[in-house]
Amino acid sequence: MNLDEAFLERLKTANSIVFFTGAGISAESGIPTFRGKDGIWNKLKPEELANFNAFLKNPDMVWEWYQHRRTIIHETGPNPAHYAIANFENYYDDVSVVTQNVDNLHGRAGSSHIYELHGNIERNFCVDCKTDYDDSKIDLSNKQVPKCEECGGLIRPDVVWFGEMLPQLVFANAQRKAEQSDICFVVGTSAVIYPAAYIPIEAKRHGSYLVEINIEETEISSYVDCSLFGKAGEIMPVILDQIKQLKNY
Ligand code: BJW
Ligand code: ZN
Repeated sequence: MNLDEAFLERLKTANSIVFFTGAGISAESGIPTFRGKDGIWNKLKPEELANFNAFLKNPDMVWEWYQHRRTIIHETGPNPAHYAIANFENYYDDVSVVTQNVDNLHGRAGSSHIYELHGNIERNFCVDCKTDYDDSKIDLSNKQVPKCEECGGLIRPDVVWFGEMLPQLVFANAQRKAEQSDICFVVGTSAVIYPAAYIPIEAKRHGSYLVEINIEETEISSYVDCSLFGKAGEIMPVILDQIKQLKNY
């Protein structure tokens, strides 16, 4: 793979790197994406599952969908793309991962600075009294939504559904990192969900060099400085090798 000169120059001189990641980075770990030809939402409509009213109307159905995804996530692990990103910390002072994913695979791969914009499937809380229930307290074999031990309320995953606010401090800090970045990699996301999709836009507006890694064109392809089309698990390790050569390690 030939990387263009401007990108190589940035890789040489950059201090601060941001990765903005989406479901596509975990596809090679066997976790289905939301949209696109293999997306789960070709079969299941997002509005029926990823919003609070849907949960109140049919809690067991929504819970079962999350249990299904939890099981896949438990049984798999990070892939070469997650590991390559974690490895960037050996070559740059300031590396941040801003992810829309709830699967914690960046954490399991060893990345240190992760901003989870849409929450984390390993955490849950009671919709009434807000008591936290982490994954260790959730029985994966139970398809029915569990009830709170304190008040009997429904327990929901600690993720951000449509119409809900993103965690404000996490988003503000992620935005600051994007604005300060020298390179922003946009990896495996369709970049259609807002406000998350403002992250790369803000990065570029503040002078960051935008590099997209995706198997196909997306909403942001015409806006980025460089598009690398292919699987994240194949492309990210190649970029890391280039960095090793550039830095003579
Ligand atoms: C590969 C690959 C391989 C495959 N290698 N690549 C403008 C401003 C602000 C808000 C809005 C706005 N316009 C509309 C809104 C509202 C709404 C929104 O964005 N709607 C859109 C339909 C337009 N946004 C919201 O509701 C947000 N909240 C909000 O705005 O609050 C403010 C507010 C509150 C109250 C009142 C009024 C305003 C919240 C959005 C929450 C999204 N939540 C979900 C579910 C999370 C929990 C869960 O996981 O179950 O987040 S939806 C889903 O989409 C999930 C994802 O994080 C998110 C993004 O998807 P992603 O990651 O991009 O996945 P895909 O499948 O779309 O793409 C995969 C890509 O990978 C593809 O491109 C493939 O090609 C690629 N790929 N294999 C590399 N191997
Ligand atoms: Zn409760």
